[in-house]
Formats: sequence, C-alpha cells, structure tokens
Amino acid sequence: MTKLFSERLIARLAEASWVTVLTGAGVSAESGVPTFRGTDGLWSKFKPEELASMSAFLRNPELVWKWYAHRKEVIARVKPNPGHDALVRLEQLVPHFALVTQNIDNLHRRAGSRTVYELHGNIERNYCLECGAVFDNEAVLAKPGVPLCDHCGGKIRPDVVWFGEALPEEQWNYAVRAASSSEVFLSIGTSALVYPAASLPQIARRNGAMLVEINPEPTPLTTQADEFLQGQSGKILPALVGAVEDARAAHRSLTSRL
Ligand code: BV8
Ligand code: ZN
Repeated sequence: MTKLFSERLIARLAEASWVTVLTGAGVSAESGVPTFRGTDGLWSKFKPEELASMSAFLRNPELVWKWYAHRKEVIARVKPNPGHDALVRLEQLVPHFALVTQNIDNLHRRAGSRTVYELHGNIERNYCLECGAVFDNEAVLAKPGVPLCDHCGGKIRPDVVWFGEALPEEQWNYAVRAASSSEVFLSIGTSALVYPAASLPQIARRNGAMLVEINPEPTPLTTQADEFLQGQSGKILPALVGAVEDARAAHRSLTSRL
C-alpha cells in the first residue's frame, strides 16, 4: 500500500505532547454544510463580508436574519462526519490538545471534542442587542421576521463574530497560547484568508511547530507548510489518526518489552 503519510509526520504526531488544530468551513463540507467561498447556490450572490457584519444587520436586518435562519435550519439537520470523529480520537491520543475552530456549527462539540475554542461564535446562540438577554434557536426561529427580545423589545442577533468585530478575548488568548506551545499545528479545511484566525499557523511556526495543512486545494498557507496533505478532511483525517494510533501502540509494545 503506497505510504500516505511521511514517517516524519507520523513520528512527530505520535511523540507530540502538544498538538493544536485549526479548522474552517471545509471540515464541515462533508456533513453538508456549505463553505463560504464555495458555490452555495442561493447565497452565492452574496459575499460573507456583505452579510456577516453589523452594518449589514442594521441596514437590512430581515435579509441578514433570512441568511442565518437558513443556515440554522441546515445546521440543525446535519451531523458530524468522519473528519470530526477522527479529531475526537486524536484529542484522546495527545496529552495537550486544542481544537481551535472558525466554524459556528457546533459540530466539533457534537462529535465529542472537548477542548474546543470557538473563535467566531456559535450559531446555536443568540442575544439581544439592547439588554444582552440570551436566546436559543428554538426561541428565535419561532418568531417571525427579525426576532425581538421578550424582555425589552430590542433586536436579537446571532452570537457570531461579524467582520469588523473583535473575537471573544478569552477564546483568542487560549488559541494563541495553544498555537505557541504546539509541536505540531494542523490547519484543516480553511482558505486561510480570515484574520486574526489565519495568523495562528504563523504563531505556531514561529514557535517551532511543524506546520501541516490538510485541504483539497492550495491556500496562501500552503507554501509555508512543512507538509501539505491534499484532499478531503473526511478521508484524510481517519487514515492519519489511524496511523498515529498504530505508531503509538507499536511504541508502547516496544517499550514494554525493554
Ligand atoms: C477583526 C462568523 C478587528 C460569521 C466569520 C479589509 C476590510 C475589512 C476587514 C478586514 C480587511 N482585511 C482584514 C480584515 C479583517 C477581517 C478579515 O480577515 N477579512 C478577510 C475577508 C480579509 N477580519 C475581521 O473582521 C475579524 N475581526 O479583525 O476585528 C477588531 C479588533 C479589535 C477590536 C475591534 C475590531 C472577524 C473575522 C470573523 C468574521 N466571521 N464567521 C458567520 O459565519 O456567519 S468569518 C467566516 O469565514 C467563517 O467563520 C469562516 O470559517 C471563515 C473563514 O472561512 P473558511 O472557514 O476558511 O471557509 P472558506 O469557505 O473560506 O474555505 C473553506 C476551505 O475548505 C477551502 O479552502 C476549501 O478548499 C476547503 N474544503 C472544501 N471542501 C473540503 C475542504 N477542506 C477539507 N475537506 C473538504 N471536504
Ligand atoms: Zn433585550
């Protein structure tokens, strides 16, 4: 069987005590969640920057809510794919593991990942612009048009980070600390275009991490990666984690015989 992965990569992942993973929309593509910059039919005529911003929301809250209601319905129907499941297994193998995601679909948590830092929020949470009251999707999707707060009548918005908005400070700080401490940093299913998330691979590399990219097409990060595994994450990740599990088991049986 042709070797899928370099010995160096398997060895580094098998021996690593710190591994950080950054995921983007591509990891959820095989679950049926459209990516941002792929062709998404109905919404492809809009750029995310045109809809995912406070100015768009204030200018046309109905349109922005139609987009989010559509995405909430899609995400409520989908489930984690083998790529999400493989990352749960990888977390169990590595002593210190952090999963930093740009995705707002909650699929990593639903798959069973535990240390998940959500840089761009979570589409299952919403809050009132005026008083900050929190609402789940059931509450907001039951309301017609632009959902208004039960307590103060203010407009409710999705709890996601829009363009021009700061990332949640604590999640960002944890993500930077994890990236800075990693021996291996995996960038998976992201076009590496959106900042500051896209600066995490550079931070990891500057601190000596081996940088690995898993993506079906090259991105601005590819030339800086130590390894570029071209393909779909739902196919590559189960094989990669399986190889790491085998390497760790072989190492364990070797040391137990010494
Ligand atoms: C900030 C939540 C400052 C909402 C998102 C110029 C003008 C204006 C702003 C800027 C500018 N230059 C830089 C900026 C900053 C801006 C930015 O980076 N813009 C980019 C577009 C240039 N960033 C911000 O505004 C950030 N905030 O900077 O604030 C500040 C600081 C302090 C105080 C106040 C303010 C906020 C950015 C967060 C925006 N919110 N999402 C929502 O989702 O509705 S971003 C959005 O894009 C998603 O989070 C998404 O995850 C993210 C990145 O996209 P990707 O995940 O990479 O998805 P994409 O479709 O692009 O790529 C998918 C990849 O998967 C592809 O490569 C594809 O090949 C691959 N793929 C496909 N199939 C598969 C696959 N991979 C694996 N397997 C498969 N099967
Ligand atoms: Zn309110």
